[in-house]
Amino acid sequence: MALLACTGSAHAEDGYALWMRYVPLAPALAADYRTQLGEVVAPDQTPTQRAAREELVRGLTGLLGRAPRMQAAAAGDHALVLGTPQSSALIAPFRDEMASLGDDGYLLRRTRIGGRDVLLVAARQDIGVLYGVFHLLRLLQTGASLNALEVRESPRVRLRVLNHWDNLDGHVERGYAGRSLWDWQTLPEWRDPRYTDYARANASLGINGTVLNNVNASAQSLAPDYLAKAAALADVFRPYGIRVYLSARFSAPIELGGLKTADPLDPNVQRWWRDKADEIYARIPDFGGFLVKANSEGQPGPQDYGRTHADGANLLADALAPHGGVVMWRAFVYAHEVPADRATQAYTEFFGLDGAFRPNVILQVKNGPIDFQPREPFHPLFGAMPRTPLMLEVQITKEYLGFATHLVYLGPLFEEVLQSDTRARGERATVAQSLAGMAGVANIGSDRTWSGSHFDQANWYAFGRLAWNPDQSARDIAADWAAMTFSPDPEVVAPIVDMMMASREAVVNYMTPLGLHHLMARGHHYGPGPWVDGGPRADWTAVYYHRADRDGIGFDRTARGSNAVAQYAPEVAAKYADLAQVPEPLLLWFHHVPWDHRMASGRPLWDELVARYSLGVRQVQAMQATWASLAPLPGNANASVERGSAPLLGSIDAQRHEQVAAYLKIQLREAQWWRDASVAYFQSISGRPLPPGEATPPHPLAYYEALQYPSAPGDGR
Ligand code: GCV
Repeated sequence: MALLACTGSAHAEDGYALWMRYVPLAPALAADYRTQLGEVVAPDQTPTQRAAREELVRGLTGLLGRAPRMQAAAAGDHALVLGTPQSSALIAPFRDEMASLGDDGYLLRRTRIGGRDVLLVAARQDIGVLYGVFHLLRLLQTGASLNALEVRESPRVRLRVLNHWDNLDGHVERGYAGRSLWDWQTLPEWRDPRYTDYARANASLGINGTVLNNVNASAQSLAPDYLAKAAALADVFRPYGIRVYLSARFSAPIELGGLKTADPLDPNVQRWWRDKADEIYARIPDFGGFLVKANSEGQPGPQDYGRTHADGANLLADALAPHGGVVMWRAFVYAHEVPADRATQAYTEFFGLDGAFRPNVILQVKNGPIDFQPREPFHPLFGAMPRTPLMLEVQITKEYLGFATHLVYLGPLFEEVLQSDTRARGERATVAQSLAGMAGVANIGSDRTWSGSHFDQANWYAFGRLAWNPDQSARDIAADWAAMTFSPDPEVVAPIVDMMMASREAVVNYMTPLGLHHLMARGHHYGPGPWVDGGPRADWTAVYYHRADRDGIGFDRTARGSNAVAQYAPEVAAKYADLAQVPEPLLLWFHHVPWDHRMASGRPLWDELVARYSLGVRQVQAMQATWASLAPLPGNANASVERGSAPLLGSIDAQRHEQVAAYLKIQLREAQWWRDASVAYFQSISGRPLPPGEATPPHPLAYYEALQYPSAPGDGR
């Protein structure tokens, strides 16, 4: 174990380095790796080759304590060889066996060439080599053995894309990590080095696209001056395999083009989009395409002209097709004027359009049918549109999960939806199996930690790793992340991973247990608001979703109610519709249940609900205790700062430990608030006594209802 401890660090641990800290490994391990790797042979003719080489040098220098010896050709007994069949004569013989790797895949192999011990980082394209370098560095950072190394990796998902909900004025909708990373004011002339670090972080995970602007889009993003700025970012990202995409406002032909209509069947509108696409590709030859939110939450769209979503998507798809671009058309579509259960509306809208989209349209579907709640069942469109490529959209930023101050690792949430069995055509068919892409609503901003907190970096990380291979385990990913971010010492990794894995269930318990959803305060969604009622639209209120009354609680989505269950494949629908079979975590999503319904624990529902709220609070206390056990050892904290070195074995550096501890305090306070306010509210409806041993909320319900937070961060506007 001591072999794995880091012994020193050149920079302050403020979180900026993310999982790419490259702090020195223990001397014995570093020496062992140095011998095994030997000299480095790496091409440097293209920008991507240089990026791979630079990352390798940066990583090896940091981890192994000295810069590697770079050679034009392998000469010594041991060599680390990077390249493609085109860029390296040593790699050329492996061309055939790399044929199945695809453009982004790579091969890591320990082998012998000409009597020498060689470690290959080989790929068909430069970008695969860069991905392979990051994989190798991860192995070193986590202390893995390089003996008999043989790794073949190719991404399982083609489009691995971040969605930034960044406005042109720097405000990030649902952003809790500072302002937008994009400084539109100083672009295109000033290319902040941070853009390169952003690209490195994404490339380290295999993320290959980024949508720069909010889906609640300003047409201005498509104006020539903003395209020049986007082009500058595209130039920075290109060596790292990242394409730039833009959110397109459907009414842009009117706002920018001066046309009278944005009707997708109007020839002038079609011409406008074709010209716009030509203009974009003239500036950004590898532009990825458009992301579109249409006819949802007030955004313009084809239905304004009596056309379908397919008409709208195909309009843009036709404009992009000659250039190889795609349209990511969002299925997050609902309208409060429609009386149907909001959970059913996207399916109703899109199901009948299967097969009506151009081949370069991808339908982007949120993980659940409502909106990024702490827990939702998988979206019924998964498995239901066999002739339409689907992208899974998840939210990395924690709009509904406590913002950046609550420690909630989203890996288990992502894994839960990816592994959901849609039973399409009566057979096992997980959401993960059929994905054309994965989109993650980014939690990245100007904050020094990038993500608003140290642990929120794990959610960016987990998204990227799962987008590469959606069948990976959230636990394994957490272990890699913790090792790279804090320390590879198992005594550090194990408790952190346990804490992370339990954190998602904790937030479900203290916010929305047993299938409850959308109980957050109005608008900004900060804190509890189960009493939220009235206002402009019913489907933005909590009472619409929990439907609690004197007799019971929950949304009846069976045939007796909204019949949302019927949108799932028959086997899934039968399970969800049956009170005896529905998984308890989804009980109140699908059923309106009497307060005295007997739960698996033997308790009546009312008692169980209160117990869950209290359990959530205790789970946060448990996280605090775990984190306290990882506190810097006495005397080590200051010494490490003074020496500029990392902590001793079994502890985290003081700087990051302190901030996480402070945030856990906030989380505990807010979990308690959620519990007390929710218990007070639901008790006012159920009229039942608290179960024995359960503390009475310290304030009357009116106190919680009166709390106002008009300046909570991240609000939409
Ligand atoms: C970008 C939710 C959020 C909105 C967001 C919307 C969407 O409703 O609260 O801020 O808008 O989802 O995904 O389009």
